[in-house]
Amino acid sequence: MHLHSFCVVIALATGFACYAEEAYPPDPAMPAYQLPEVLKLQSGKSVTTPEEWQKTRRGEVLELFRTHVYGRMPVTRYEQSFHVTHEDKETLGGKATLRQVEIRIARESKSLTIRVNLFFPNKSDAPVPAFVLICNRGAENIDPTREKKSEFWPVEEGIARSYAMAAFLNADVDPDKDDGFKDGAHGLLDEGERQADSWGTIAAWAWGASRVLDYLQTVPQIDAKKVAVIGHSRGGKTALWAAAEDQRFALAVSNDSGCGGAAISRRRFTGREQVARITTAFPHWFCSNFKSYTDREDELPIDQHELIALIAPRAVAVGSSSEDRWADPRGEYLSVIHAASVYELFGHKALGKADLPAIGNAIHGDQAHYHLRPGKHNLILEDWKHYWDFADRVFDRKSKE
Ligand code: GTR
Repeated sequence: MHLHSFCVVIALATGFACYAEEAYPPDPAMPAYQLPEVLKLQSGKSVTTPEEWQKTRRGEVLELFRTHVYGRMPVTRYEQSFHVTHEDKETLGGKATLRQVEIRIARESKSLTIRVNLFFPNKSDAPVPAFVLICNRGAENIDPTREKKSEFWPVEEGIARSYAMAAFLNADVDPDKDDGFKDGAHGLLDEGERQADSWGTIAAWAWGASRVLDYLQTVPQIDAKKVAVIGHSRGGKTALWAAAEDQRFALAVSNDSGCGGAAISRRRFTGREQVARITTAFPHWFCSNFKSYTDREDELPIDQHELIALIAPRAVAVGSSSEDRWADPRGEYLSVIHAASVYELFGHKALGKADLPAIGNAIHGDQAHYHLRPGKHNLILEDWKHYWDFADRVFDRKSKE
């Protein structure tokens, strides 16, 4: 019997759909691969305690990602200041405050401004958790006037669930173009010749997300210990790297992040984005070392499950779209699965024993979430609802919906 009809029969007989399997048939041409062991030190010794992870292995893995994938940020000093440019305490029918803030970052004669749109609920007994969206889709998707409403940033729904909603444009931090690292955060902070491990644009955007968190830490209405960083696609890659670099983020949300994000790099099959293509189409996103792994992904000293592990024991949510073969939904799911051993070190139930859920379903551990939304590559309200539901659990709060 053909796999397809077999699945349909099973689905009818058991009530369990296996659409997920159907949607991502194993590509016969996909070479078998072996993942690097997340809990093995470079010395060959195994890590068996949370302390060993935090003190030794975590640092090793972080350095490997800096060296081979995202690059290392410079240590240049800069001045940072916050300026409220507009505030409306009675927005969304009196339910929320809108505050627009400029984060100005200056070094020598140069400067950079990250504009933040922030809404927080007016009625709350205690400081609220916040979501910071790294917006890679232009200003119309994060409209502070709310004349244009986009599911990419569903402020009204977030406020109704008692979350603060912040957003900034990735282009404010670093324009998304291959200009030889002249503008944005690179133009501001880089010194000397670029090296093979100098930071790329994803690392710059991640740095920008941390600057927004610097501001949120000053807002009494926000619980800065409960801040999530969220991004879609290139923004999703950025959200994961931001939380890896900055342990102040309590939750990282990767939506359809694909290659260089949650998807395992070693899964080389036709129809998904691979190192060759991403480093050619977007040469500025990663450090230049990453390109050298073109068609030799198996030689990477790390893989993306270890990026998820860098977020442990903090919370991580990964969402995929069923029609997004380019991002490799199964590869995104597997990186959460293969990070489970690190969560377990900390006594957390990850997704270790789960199966890829059927389309439309979600699976949870206590600090990890995965869902497979029907449809195309996008961040929509349905995804956000999954993330808020998970955040409600992680942040130990009842939904006020
Ligand atoms: C695509 C790219 C993906 C993803 C996407 C996006 O062109 O190949 O890696 O980042 O753009 O950001 O929408």
